[in-house]
Amino acid sequence: MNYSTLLFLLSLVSLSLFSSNMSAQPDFKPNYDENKVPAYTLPNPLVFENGDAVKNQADWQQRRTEILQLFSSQVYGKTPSQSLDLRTKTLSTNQKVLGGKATRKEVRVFFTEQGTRPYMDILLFVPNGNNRPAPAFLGLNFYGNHTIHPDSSITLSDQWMRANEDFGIVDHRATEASRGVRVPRWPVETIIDRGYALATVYCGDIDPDKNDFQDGVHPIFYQANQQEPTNDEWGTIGAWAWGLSRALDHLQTEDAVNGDQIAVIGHSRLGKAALWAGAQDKRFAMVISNNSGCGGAALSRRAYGETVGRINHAFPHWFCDNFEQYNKNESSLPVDQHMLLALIAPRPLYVASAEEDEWADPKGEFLSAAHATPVYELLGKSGLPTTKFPPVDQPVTGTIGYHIRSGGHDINSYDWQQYLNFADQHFTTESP
Ligand code: GTR
Repeated sequence: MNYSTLLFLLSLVSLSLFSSNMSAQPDFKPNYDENKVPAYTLPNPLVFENGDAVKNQADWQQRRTEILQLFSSQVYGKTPSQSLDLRTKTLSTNQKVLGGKATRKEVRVFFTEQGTRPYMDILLFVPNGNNRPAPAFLGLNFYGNHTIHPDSSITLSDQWMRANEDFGIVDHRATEASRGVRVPRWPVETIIDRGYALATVYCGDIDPDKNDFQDGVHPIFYQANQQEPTNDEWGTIGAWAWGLSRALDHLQTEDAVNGDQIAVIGHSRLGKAALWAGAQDKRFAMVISNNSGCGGAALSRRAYGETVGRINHAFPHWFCDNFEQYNKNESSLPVDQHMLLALIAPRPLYVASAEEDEWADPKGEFLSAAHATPVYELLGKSGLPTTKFPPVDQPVTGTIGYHIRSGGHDINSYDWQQYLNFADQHFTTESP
């Protein structure tokens, strides 16, 4: 081979390397065309991996364990089983807030030693004068507890947060200007007036929302010299879900709260965390997913709006690394999100979408609830009482509730009204 032939061959090799590299560049353009949704077959929650049918409730408990393990190893990553000795400190109590209608409390939960990070602050409002311990809603918030209510005595978070100057978050820290910026998402007074308690925690207290596994709770569980979770260990959503269970541990010690009637709720990424928390922890008596979308309530196989590939690319820290195998390859997932919802059965579950929130695939969220229904039925519950996509602003409720609200990606008073109605329905008639 002469020199110029060699050069020519080398240039071909480098050209092909270059082009294969080009084709390896992520291309996660979202699809919003229903006609382009790929044909798909969902895995059946009522058939074991070995092909055997789930015939009764005892079989379901085994299948449930199998599905939980699949979500743990392939999607969210495994949650550590080691339990921690949590220490709590009451930061403040005011028995007369909201014109005397409620008691407000802040409790700091230390995950390791008293006085050191990481810790999370639970902000709790409980109605005064209930003649029984109050059922409660528990949800994470995006920008600190002080953003959900304007009261200036709520502790201003000093934890890292995503930058948002419009919300008074400057250089990743909350400023006084951020007090109350999320009030529209948290109708505290309405919740109290309806007889419910409300507890919230800033998600970044558990794990800041960035691709960094040196902060938050992950390092507590590392083996010697471990720097980050292994391929099948938990990501940030897994940590948030774990934190919700730790908040529940505490709420179950509050006399004024009914620990058997706690609904876990979350919007968007925090809705994904609420679902995963509710799936793993049966103590959550109700689960509410608001616009949780991809990796939440929406079916991954529809690949409509946000896809598995896109979410793993944009938020590499949310799921476990194994989940990346399913980028543009959803059909090989051993589970789909209807099975996450099925893990919540027979407990009441509410899934909500918003009409303009195509990114979260409203139809995929609805279908997921519909396909979880056979598991509810096996357990003697109604599941979602329809297979027809309901019109906008017309909730359908059985043991699973669903609505598609007019408007965009958000959680607003309309959504909360439905959750309060749903809780009234189930907490008075179905709980101990
Ligand atoms: C988006 C993300 C969604 C959803 C949303 C949110 O950027 O793609 O999956 O989690 O953020 O949390 O508001």
